[in-house]
Amino acid sequence: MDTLLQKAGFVDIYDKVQAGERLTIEDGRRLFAANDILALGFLANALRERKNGNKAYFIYNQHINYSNICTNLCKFCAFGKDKSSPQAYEMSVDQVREKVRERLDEPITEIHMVGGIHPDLPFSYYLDLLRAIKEIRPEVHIQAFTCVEIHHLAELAGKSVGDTLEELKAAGLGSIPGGGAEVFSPRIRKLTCEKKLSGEGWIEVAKTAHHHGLHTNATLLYGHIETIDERLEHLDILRRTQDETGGFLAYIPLAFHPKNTEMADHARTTAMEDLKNIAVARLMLDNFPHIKAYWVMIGPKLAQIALSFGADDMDGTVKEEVITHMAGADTEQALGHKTLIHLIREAGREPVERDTLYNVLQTY
Ligand code: V47
Repeated sequence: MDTLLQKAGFVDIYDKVQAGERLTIEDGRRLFAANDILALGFLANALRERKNGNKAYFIYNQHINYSNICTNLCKFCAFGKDKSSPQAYEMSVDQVREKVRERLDEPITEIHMVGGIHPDLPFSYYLDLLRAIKEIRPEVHIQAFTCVEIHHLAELAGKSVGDTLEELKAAGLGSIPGGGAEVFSPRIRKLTCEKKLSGEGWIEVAKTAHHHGLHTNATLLYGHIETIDERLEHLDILRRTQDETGGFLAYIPLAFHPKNTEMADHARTTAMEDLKNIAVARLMLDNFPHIKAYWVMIGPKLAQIALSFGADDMDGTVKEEVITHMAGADTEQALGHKTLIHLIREAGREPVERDTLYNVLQTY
């Protein structure tokens, strides 16, 4: 171990990790610059095991994307479509009901539901969606609407974000997924998603949700035009927000998929880049309980390896992923829970089925 860390020049960082000391942005730069992926993994794994032992979590979940109609039309996104596009769709509340009914025989504990920023669906539609799901599956946890959508819903409702969240909660909202964060840097937002809610706006919504007792996740969309410093600044903002509220559950680095986007000339991220983003996140986000290796984006095999590079969660069965697949993902659109358990076991970890809030449902 000593030689590994000495060769990589990481002894001081290891000492900090062992002492529970916070890493600096400069430490983060050194970690991202490292090509010794084993040394980086060793550091991240030390913290991962301190926080989560040998457990690797997964969830039985279903994704529902109620509409892809979006007024933001971000350059990195292949999912969002203008209302006039032949590929645009929106589900009626009855169609969403049908989606939920189709899987009633499966032990799904979470429904993950996001869509675009729709120009004219009323606030009542979103409340009806939540109520309809709860009517059919009262026990399910609904993790829905990114911070960007919540901000839009507050505008539709003509209410504060806090009051809007209270209404959504009363209708069945359980927590908020981590999408829409992209890269907080104003430079990146201007170049890739100018119309989208700002990074500050995203953080404000997340903080408000935390103050209203709703947990949220956080993401970073990496592997396009962002610099290492912009990634680290993003992580630092999340870390400081978590210090304040403690409301984030998990961080999920999202690997950019260029196909069918306006940024299609970019290469796909490599395994090296994917593992680095997981490992550095684990080390920098010392106050985040969980780091997810989202198998949809990086593939089940790399997600399995990521369980030794800082990640402690593989997300879930997913069932019908659309957003990444529109952008050229070649992974499955769903994985069986048996496959997830097998991947986790073969990684030498203990498979733990969790609910959205990381309560243990079953260990294998
Ligand atoms: O908000 C859009 C990103 C997000 C692309 O909270 C893209 O547990 C890659 O946030 N290539 C949606 N990414 C997915 C998401 C998510 C997924 C799984 C779990 C959780 C969670 C959150 O996907 C969007 C956007 O940031 N995205 N286009 C693309 N071409």
